[in-house]
Amino acid sequence: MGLFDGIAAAEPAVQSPAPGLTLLQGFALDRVGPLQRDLEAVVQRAPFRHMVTRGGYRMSVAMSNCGAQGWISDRRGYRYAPLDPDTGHPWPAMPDSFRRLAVDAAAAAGFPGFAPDACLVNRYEPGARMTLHQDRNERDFSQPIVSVSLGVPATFLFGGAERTMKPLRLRLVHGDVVVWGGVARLYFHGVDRLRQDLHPVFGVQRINLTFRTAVA
Ligand code: MD6
Ligand code: FE
Repeated sequence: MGLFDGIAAAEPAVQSPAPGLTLLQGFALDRVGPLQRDLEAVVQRAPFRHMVTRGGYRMSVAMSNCGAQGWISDRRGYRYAPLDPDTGHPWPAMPDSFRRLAVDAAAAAGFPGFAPDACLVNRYEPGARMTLHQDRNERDFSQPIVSVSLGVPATFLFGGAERTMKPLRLRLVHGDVVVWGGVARLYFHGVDRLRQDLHPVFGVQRINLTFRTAVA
């Protein structure tokens, strides 16, 4: 019996905290180098910005997009758009490193053939949060969503079909990938206020890449 026998098995790398939700712990870890390099190129062409809600509130999370479609919000509401409203240009193409990670993660969670056309890039600085919401601007709810966490850890809030249901709290750390679909596809969810923290590679921020099939 070795010193560490029985310890490694305590926390499996693949968890399903709720039906329709798969947490692939550390799934992106060995791909962070290319992801970071490609992320820098994306946000150089489509800089992070704080969008406003229909009600006129500035979102605390800064956003960018890559892929054929980008998620935007303004006084007219939420929607997908092929052009970056800040530059008038198409969103940067989805880097292969991003697409491959999303497709591989979806397959590992039981969704082979995922074909994302949109990648929303969220940047959380200390104090930023995302209030409970549903992802319902996509056309085909049979397609999953793949969500990649990089940088400072965050607490993901996973509720239910009604906004009033008390959410589960799930800690997401650097390299974790969440795949979300099936019965949970329209469940309310959010991200708790980011705590002041420092990540050795990404600094004082959390980056989240959220892949969807928006239009296809
Ligand atoms: C975030 N994510 O993790 C925000 N939505 O920063 C989301 O809103 C989200 O992670 C649907 C599915 C997975 C997600
Ligand atoms: Fe969401």
